[in-house]
Amino acid sequence: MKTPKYLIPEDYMADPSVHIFNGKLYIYPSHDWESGVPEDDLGNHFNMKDYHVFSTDDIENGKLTDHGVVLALEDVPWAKCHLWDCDVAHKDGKYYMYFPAKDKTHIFRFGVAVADKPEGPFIPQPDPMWGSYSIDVCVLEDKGEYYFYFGGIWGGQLQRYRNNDAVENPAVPADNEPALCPKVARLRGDMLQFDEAPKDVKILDKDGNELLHGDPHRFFEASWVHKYNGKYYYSYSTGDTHYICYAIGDNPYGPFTYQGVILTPVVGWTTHHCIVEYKGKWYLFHHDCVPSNGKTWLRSLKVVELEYNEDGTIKTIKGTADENA
Ligand code: FUB
Repeated sequence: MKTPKYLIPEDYMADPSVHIFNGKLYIYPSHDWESGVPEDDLGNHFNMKDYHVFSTDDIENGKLTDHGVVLALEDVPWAKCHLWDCDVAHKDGKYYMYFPAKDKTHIFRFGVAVADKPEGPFIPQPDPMWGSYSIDVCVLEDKGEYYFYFGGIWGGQLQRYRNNDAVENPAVPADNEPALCPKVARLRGDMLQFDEAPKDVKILDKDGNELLHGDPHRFFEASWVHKYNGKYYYSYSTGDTHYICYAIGDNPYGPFTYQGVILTPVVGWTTHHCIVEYKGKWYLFHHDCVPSNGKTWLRSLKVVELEYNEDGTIKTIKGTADENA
């Protein structure tokens, strides 16, 4: 499957998180819609209000099943708006959906909703996770533990925190200072709370120095972690420079050493992805705005095969805004 394929032509879906449960492939996207909120630098136009789940057992040729709305904003007591990128983890017969939303004071928090089946419906907990902040969750299951990665700058509010505390005068670093780091925290046994204070996920260059904020390949949002040949691949969006990049580490906490670009820019401001193996092939799920003629808040889900080089590095895929694509 070397040519990218749109997955859900009948609706706008973005920010894919994909997992294999019971041999089937499940997609947990954000659900874009035309809400009329004007475009701004804080992403207020991404005014999403519910989540659908999709599944298939043939990602290359099959039709996806849409399981309908599995969680809606109105069912989350503490949430006001902006249901952004979610992820789902499975433990002991239960499925846990983690999602960010702005609370009544417009601060992003994470909620958890629980289901008996991977396709939901997901029943939300009454309160947000203690000590949670910012956006864009990815949960990695590894050796019986679950690791919760998160964070996103600008509209994702990560710059409002240092050492997990809110700061008085939020700002991103200067270009010659280390970039803000995504965060990771192990989940508690009941999957409902962090089991530890979130730690920085360090992304280092080949000399062991942290990437600087002015580096076009530094972290912005959209964490994803997968394992390949015993190594941990941490991938992310660079936001305002529009790449999906990755770094490799030896354990879930990192540090991760920067490797390169997975996906060059797509049509639309945001780029967001996940990487999953299914039936012996690796896939990059992502989104772009070609079907909506570039409306950046109306994104469409895509999939394309992802290939590794012999040394474990990933072959760069050209996005739809890459003039050589
Ligand atoms: O969908 C809203 C936001 O746009 C996501 O949280 C970001 O990753 C970006 O894709």
